[in-house]
Amino acid sequence: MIAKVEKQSNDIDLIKIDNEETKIVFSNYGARIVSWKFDDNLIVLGNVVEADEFYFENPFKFGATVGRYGGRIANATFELDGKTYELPKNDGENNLHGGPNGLDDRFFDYEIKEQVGQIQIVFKTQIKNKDDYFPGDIQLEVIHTYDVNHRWTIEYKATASETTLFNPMNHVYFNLNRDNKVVDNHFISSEALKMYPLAENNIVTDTTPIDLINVYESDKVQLKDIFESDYPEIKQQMAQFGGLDHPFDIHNGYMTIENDHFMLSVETDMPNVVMFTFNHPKSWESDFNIYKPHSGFTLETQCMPNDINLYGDQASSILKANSPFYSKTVFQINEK
Ligand code: G6D
Repeated sequence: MIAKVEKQSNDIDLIKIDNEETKIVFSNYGARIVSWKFDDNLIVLGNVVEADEFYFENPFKFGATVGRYGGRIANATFELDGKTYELPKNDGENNLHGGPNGLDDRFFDYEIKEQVGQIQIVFKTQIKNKDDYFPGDIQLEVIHTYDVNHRWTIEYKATASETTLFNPMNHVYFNLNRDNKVVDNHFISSEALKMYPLAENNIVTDTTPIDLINVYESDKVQLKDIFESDYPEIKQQMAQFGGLDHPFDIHNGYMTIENDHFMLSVETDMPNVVMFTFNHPKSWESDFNIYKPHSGFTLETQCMPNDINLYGDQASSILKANSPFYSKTVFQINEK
């Protein structure tokens, strides 16, 4: 395996890893994945010319590291250790994805480590309270590793100067179709597929999930059958949001997504996975925007969005001062 760096305009670096059958590209802008190809088949959404102004303008966070808090915080406010924090409202009344100065919009320092059978890129940055108005500063490493078995591993290592919230994730969109048709033909599968319904402001209020395995009497469900469901609660959610934008509980952090050609697995130590099926791309008026609803799907492995306002001091996203944070998510692609 070899890695090479291409310096683009706008201070963007592309780190290109070639594993013959598969090729993957990362960038220092947002510590993001820019491309992942199996032979000539692009399995993630990204810009064909890779990381030009497309990524600065793209409001959908393609492939970006998102944080310090992935997802929404209702009314852009929360209480922690008896103190109330007010955050920027960058999504209606809510704070979304760490606010306007989130991790997706910053340049990371990085180091490339060529190891036996794998290449590791260690991205580093510091999130300061004055950047995003969450308590404390966070020293963060985002480690992307790609190995000879076509496995992409993301690790987050962080320490905070004060007790704070930390809920990082990667906002990659997958599309396994060779012709890049919409992802309605993909199947999701896990031994648990529990989908939390959203209120109209995209916030979970009802912590009783819909058990898709019960509804479909199967642990393998086609996205099309969710989008077109007649099951009342699912039908109402699809009418409201145009597709999935929902947190899931899955079994032991493991699920697969497949079409007739590829099998993608995801394995994570984070408690939830948010699946977003890119429901309203037209909101981005740009020549770069070649996308239509359901052009891709995300697998945002993270804590439940808005967990601090749902679960208070039991929220999984609370990171104690000077206590090391570690999380790992692995994406594996295989041809059937
Ligand atoms: C929309 O509601 C969705 C989010 O879930 C997604 O992360 C964002 O677009 C990019 O706001």
